[in-house]
Amino acid sequence: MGKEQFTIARIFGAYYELYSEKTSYVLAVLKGKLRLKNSEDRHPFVVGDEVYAEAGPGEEWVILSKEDRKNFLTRKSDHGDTHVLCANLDQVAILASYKDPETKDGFIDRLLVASYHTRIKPLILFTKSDLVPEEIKSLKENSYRNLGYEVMSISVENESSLEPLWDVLRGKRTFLCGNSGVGKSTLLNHLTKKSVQKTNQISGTTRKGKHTTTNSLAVFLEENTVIIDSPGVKEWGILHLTKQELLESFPELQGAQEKCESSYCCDLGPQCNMLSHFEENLTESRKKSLESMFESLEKPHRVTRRDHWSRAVTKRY
Ligand SMILES: Nc1nc2c(ncn2[C@@H]2O[C@H](COP(=O)(O)OP(=O)(O)O)[C@@H](O)[C@H]2O)c(=O)[nH]1
Ligand SMILES: [Mg+2]
Repeated sequence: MGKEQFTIARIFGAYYELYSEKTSYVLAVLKGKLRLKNSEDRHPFVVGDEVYAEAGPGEEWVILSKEDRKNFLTRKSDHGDTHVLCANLDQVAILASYKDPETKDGFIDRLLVASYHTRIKPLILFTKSDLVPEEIKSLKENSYRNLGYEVMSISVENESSLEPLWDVLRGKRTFLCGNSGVGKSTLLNHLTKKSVQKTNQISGTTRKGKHTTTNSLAVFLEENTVIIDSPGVKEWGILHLTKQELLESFPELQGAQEKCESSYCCDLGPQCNMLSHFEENLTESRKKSLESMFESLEKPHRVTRRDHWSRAVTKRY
């Protein structure tokens, strides 16, 4: 049997769960040489990586090589080391719940800024829409739709709210992120049940090792639709960005720098063109978010670029 291309679905210690349309799920290990080469990296390969593998002598497959990543997300762990979460995404779904808990706009704004600099398209999903009246929904949706973002309100209690969502997810790889409790796992379970479910070879905890909560998990649904859950992820920092990059990522401010004398000096002094622009164009809430992000940047313990969302090599959406 020759080698075959797979996508990494999960990682369990030294074991990898791979998926391909042709073979479905298989369990694999890294070829010895790759293991040595990557011994300093805790997770040399991540969920979403495209790899080539061949059937090994036993039941396990052997991963031979990895394709270059189209893009990837990283985050910094509590211990300060950088950790790639996931590779090769089409979009990042920012889940924000209307209620129980209510996600603050500032949180959404931070994730939008962070996602802008990865060049991966964001999608805002307001969850638990069954808990609030229509007026609240349209207000919230429009506040972000007017900025050019793709926005939806969904509820697992309301099947018709999930139809348009499926249209956006179909055929794409989507990373679900958001605070704990906003409904990521509930949504994933719901979509998985609805779709023709393919059975994973390994479930939950096995003698092969535990699926740690810091790892992402990719679920492959029909029509090349991949949803990736991120149990351990609460927030991505923006501290690796410059003031200029923050401003650049606000759609309201696009075009403003054309009138600046030097490109993005961003001293925001009394004569500042950018300052007058954001006074005029930003809502109170967005202004507050931007100011809070500026404040974070002033903090002494700034981190380096490589500690956070990485820049992707793909074109800006
Ligand atoms: N009313 C309502 N509750 C929901 C909805 N989606 C999720 N929940 C509830 O919110 C809680 C947290 O959901 P969970 O999926 O665990 O959130 P996660 O931490 O983002 O994965 C659970 O009690 C769910 O039942 C929804 O659409 N409507
Ligand atoms: Mg969850």
